[in-house]
Amino acid sequence: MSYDPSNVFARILRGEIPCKKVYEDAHVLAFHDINPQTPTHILVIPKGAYVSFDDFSAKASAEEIAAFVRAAGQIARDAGLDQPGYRVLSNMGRDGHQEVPHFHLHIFGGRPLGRMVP
Ligand code: DGP
Repeated sequence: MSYDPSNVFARILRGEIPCKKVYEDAHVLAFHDINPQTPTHILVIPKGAYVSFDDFSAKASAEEIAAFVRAAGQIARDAGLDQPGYRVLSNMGRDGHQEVPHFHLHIFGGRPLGRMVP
């Protein structure tokens, strides 16, 4: 699947639509989900044009991957989620029910999340 630059997260990265930003650096942007599923629900996205986790894991540089993972952990800590805990998740492709075709990580927290059910 080729990258569609009209997707909503690409538009957020270009500043065409607003977001509630929580973090930004050279490689990463994070903001609150527009439809939060938990009291804290943050989306972490790379600034590079990657369609999905599959695309990012295959094509991103080691620097981009390291920056992304480091930032995600820091964002969760800064949100006060490391104690008592949180969940990270990335939906991938049709069966993963990915709606926005720009790779993103969900960070869910702020309440007990219960057992993970596929
Ligand atoms: P998914 O692709 O299914 O992993 O989830 C996409 C998420 O993106 C979904 O939880 C809602 C969120 N979302 C969609 N459009 C916007 C938007 O314009 N702004 C923000 N902040 N979140 C959005």
